[in-house]
Amino acid sequence: NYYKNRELSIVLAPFSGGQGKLGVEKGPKYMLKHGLQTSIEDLGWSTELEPSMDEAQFVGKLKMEKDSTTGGSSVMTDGVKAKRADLVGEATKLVYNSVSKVVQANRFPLTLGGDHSIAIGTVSAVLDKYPDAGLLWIDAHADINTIESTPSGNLHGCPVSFLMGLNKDVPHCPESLKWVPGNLSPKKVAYIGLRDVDAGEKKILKDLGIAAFSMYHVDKYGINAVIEMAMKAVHPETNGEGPIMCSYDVDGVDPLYIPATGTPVRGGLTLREGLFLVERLAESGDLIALDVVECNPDLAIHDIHVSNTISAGCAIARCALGETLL
Ligand code: HAR
Ligand code: MN
Ligand code: MN
Ligand code: MN
Repeated sequence: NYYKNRELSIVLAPFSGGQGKLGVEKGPKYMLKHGLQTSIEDLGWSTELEPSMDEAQFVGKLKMEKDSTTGGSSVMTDGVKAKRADLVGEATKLVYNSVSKVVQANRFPLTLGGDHSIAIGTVSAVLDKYPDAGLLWIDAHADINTIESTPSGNLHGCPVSFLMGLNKDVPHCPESLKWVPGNLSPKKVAYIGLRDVDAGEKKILKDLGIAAFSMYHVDKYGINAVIEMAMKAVHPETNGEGPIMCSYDVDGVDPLYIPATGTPVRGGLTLREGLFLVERLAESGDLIALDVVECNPDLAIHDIHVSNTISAGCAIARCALGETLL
């Protein structure tokens, strides 16, 4: 059991530059206001807050880029397709520094996003400490576009390609992201919840033989069998046992339950399926780190959508930390 000392740091990653919709940087603040820290302490964890970056500073930079018609990296010149790569590089490095500090002190990093680009920082830091860790990516999307294949230029659709080093030989790889080690093995990743995967991403998944369980597989086999298969996929020699990090994009869950998110896709996991996944990880005792990303309270069209989204995001974190284990 990797977290028997039950010491945890809540890493705040209020960054929205990996996509175009402001508001996702408010996720951490809303989840804390919902009482997340106390409820985790009630589960027997000692907790600390670990702010990784200055939220206002990044929002200011983003607004400056939006107002500017000439400067800034959002202007795609000379074939560079990635938007705001300078900001994403800077923010993810800050997240990397914070999560590194946490894992090196043998604490459990619970990172609250922010958009999913922040996982470039979290996963890189976790892999430094646990090189054989498996990565479970819960998401409607595969987030494995390269800077060549990205249809949108939004880097929250690309973190896995950076983690695997797939942009290293690409001529326009942004300088700002060259710090990323990029040593994640495709054999160590499994997806659950996919239902909106770009053609270029499908080719990458296939070519690299990555374990990908879509909603089709969840319906066909059931969520329990799918998580067992995913755990075995990332730790084949030990029948599914070994350290696992979970990067949880809340849009993996159906927008009926989690509506306030930037790119909702219908036909997703039920809330119970979404919670079962992390309950199973808690039960395994092998969970070493968790991200909860893409809660955007500003995208709710009604107040109830804010509380549904934030309470579900908090429930994901609590269930991963053992709340529902008896
Ligand atoms: N695949 C699309 C792109 O690359 C959209 C993916 C981004 N949306 C997310 N990521 N929320 O999980 O632009
Ligand atoms: Mn060029
Ligand atoms: Mn997603
Ligand atoms: Mn995602």
